[in-house]
Amino acid sequence: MDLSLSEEQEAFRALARDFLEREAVPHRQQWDRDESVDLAIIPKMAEIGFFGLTIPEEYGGLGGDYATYVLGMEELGRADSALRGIVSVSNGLVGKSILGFGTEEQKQEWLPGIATATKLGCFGLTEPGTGSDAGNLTTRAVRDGGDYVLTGQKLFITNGTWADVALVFARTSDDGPRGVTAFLVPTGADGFEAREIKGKLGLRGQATAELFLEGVRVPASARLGEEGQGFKIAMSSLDKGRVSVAAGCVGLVQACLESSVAYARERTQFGREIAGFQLVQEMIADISLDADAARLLVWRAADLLDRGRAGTAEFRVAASKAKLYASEAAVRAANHCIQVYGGAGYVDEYPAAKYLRDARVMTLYEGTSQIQKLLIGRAETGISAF
Ligand code: COS
Repeated sequence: MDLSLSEEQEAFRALARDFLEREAVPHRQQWDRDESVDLAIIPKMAEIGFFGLTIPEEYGGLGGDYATYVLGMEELGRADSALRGIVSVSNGLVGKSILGFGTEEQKQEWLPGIATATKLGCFGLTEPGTGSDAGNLTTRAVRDGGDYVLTGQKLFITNGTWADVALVFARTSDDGPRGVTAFLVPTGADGFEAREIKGKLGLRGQATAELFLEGVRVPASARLGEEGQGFKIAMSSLDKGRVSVAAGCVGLVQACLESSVAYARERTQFGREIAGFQLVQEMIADISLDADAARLLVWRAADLLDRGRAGTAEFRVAASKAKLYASEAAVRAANHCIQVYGGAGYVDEYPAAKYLRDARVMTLYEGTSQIQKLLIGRAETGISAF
């Protein structure tokens, strides 16, 4: 076992960190207040290669392994979780689904744009009535000659108002999860509307939308995979997506650690720096331990992907464990960070409050902590408790 990084991986991490320290960290507070990142950051991120990681060079990507991908997601999470979400959804949930399940034409049509961020993708699974119970979604796709006509609503869709293509999961038959089919829907199609959801607690820099599909007509060539294969496509995308979320959470924990240490060294009380108090060091030790533990779970999951184990029960449960642990760790770390900052942690002049607001959604989306526990429990016992 060798947990050291290759020269290329170290170089990418250094490049990513340097870029984000210059281009993201100084602006994240303003983006958070504006409820939108400056979209000019997206082509700059594409130049670094964030959107093309793990997409093969023949489709305009950088290629690269998952170990490098999670390093990139960690750096994004350390700088600004809102940016990490934009990349994870477009490159990860959408790009990798097209790569894994698309026809050659679909790959040629969408991947070069996604890999260079001239096109963004969004992932349309969640609906007002179905979050955890994704297999019961109600958006319909009805076959009409050579087309499908889609009608329904999607909720909490990252990139929704910015995306060029929506990966929409819709019901083609009433057979529960087996009746779900995936479609690549251009967001400019007639009958497609995205409305931004404002007022989020965190991740305010990224667009989150409600999608409305009113008789959206797409050709059969827009279907991703076979009829009835959609739920499996969604689940296998989410397995990888959970690793991406977890990697972003590692970055958040790391940011909380660095920020807590810096502030504790600077702030004095009772005539000495607060970093010298045992109870402050206890919080810093807890964050440091969580950063390492979460990172190791993420690296294990990435390593399984790099060894071609996607789709195995071993990988799925490793992804759930990484996501569960890292997301809960991010909330713990951000809470500690605020505690170290004291009153200063409660105002947005310092980053601690944003860390907590951004961390809080991590235990909810791409499968709640409860769903991850049920998946791990099912893997251990062989009994489905859903
Ligand atoms: N990869 C591939 N296929 C999978 C899979 C996976 N990870 N998980 C399940 N499947 C397949 C199953 O093998 C089964 O196939 P068959 O019909 O051929 O037997 C089918 O999908 C249905 O699986 P299952 O019975 O486990 O479905 P459930 O309805 O019990 O749902 C949970 C399982 C709850 C785990 C799933 O709905 C889930 O992950 N929910 C959370 C959704 C989520 O993360 N939403 C966030 C969206 S992004 S913000």
